[in-house]
Amino acid sequence: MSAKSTLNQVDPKISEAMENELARQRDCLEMIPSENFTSMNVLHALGSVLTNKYSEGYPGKRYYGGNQFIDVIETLAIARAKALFKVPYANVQPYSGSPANFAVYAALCDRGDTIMGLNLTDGGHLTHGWKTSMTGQFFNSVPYHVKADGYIDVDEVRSLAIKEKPKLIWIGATAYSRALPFEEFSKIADEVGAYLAADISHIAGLVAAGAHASPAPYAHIITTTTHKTLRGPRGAMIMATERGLKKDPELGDKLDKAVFPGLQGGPHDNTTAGIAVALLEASTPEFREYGNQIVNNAKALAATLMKKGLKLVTNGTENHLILIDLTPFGNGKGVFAQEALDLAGIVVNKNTIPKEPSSPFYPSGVRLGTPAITTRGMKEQEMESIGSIIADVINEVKDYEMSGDKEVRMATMKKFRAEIKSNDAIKSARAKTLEICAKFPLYPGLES
Ligand code: DSN
Repeated sequence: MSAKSTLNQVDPKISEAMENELARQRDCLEMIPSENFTSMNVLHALGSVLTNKYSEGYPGKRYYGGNQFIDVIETLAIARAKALFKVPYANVQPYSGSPANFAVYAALCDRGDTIMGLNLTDGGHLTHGWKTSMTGQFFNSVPYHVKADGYIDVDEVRSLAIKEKPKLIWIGATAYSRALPFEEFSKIADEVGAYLAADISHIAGLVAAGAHASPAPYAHIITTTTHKTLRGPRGAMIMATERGLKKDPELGDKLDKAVFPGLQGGPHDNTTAGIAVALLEASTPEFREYGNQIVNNAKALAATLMKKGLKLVTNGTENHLILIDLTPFGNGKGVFAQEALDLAGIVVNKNTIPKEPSSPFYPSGVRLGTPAITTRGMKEQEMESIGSIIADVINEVKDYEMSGDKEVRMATMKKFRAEIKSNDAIKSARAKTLEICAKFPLYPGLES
């Protein structure tokens, strides 16, 4: 990034891959709902000399010398997190979302304790107790689900909680397009004496912008990644609310100890600085506008997709995310849609849908969202164009059949990949996405 860098001479292979990645980001519509583009100032903090420092411990209590400036940075990041999310405690050291969630378990639960979270294929996260995550193996995980209409089944949550008496209940999702019912969950948690942890990784930027309700009045703990709608660097934070500290005055200490020395070593100080910068940016009026535009764009996109005949889980969205249900065309077709959209310059991910009839690797849905393209400045008008392009591309792939038999599947994928590359409708879609991208320049002046 620096003008004095000699990376392109010293390590041309890495340098070239980095340049190619920048070009890909510039020339594609990035619609994976958990991705975004940080500001140049966040990139500056990340690519700085702060990466050279070790600072195990917390501000004023470090195990290494030379931390006077790191203390300034971490103290500012904590203060900004507390002010932005209106909480009395924050830890900004978790390396990412999964370690942040593990720290919550480490602080509050013993092995074998009962925990509850939204089932993975209903839109939940691995670390909320899914069977292949350690959280589903170390703890007695009792998943809850969404109803036939795609909304969280709050009645099921309540009856399961009363029956199973969980120590910890998670509310949060990775593929859920509706507002999270924090207040209802809070009542259930209180009724059974559980801790309520809100994982707002996907919606943190919307919460900061006032475009989604805040869990602060309802949850005991809030975890979030910092790189999704919040638009910071890859990292995470754990916060305790007033309610949390009232339930357990030692909650902050327990969480601090769980992060370090419980689970991690030295914090990534360049990331901490990036988080501090992102939190400052997220407290501006421009960010409020940005967060609200993400939702307006998602609604406009959802309306176009439905008008074009596509089925959406919950029939729409009220956040940043849309989940297309491709089962009207058959099961397991998400991979065809993802690969064809990729060729058309629209980056999304195949995703399970509630009651997935196929498998997580060959799922029947596509997940997409508007945080990154909204950062580029796109608005409702572009959403209509993009929605039409997406519908056209899906139309080209909807008749490919996904087989349960491995040999047949491999042959189908081979034929599909050969045909889709020379498909004229996909080529025309690609021309249109390039045109849209050119109107919304990304990182002007940056070289890699
Ligand atoms: N990988 C994240 C997402 O895409 O939502 C969840 O960890």
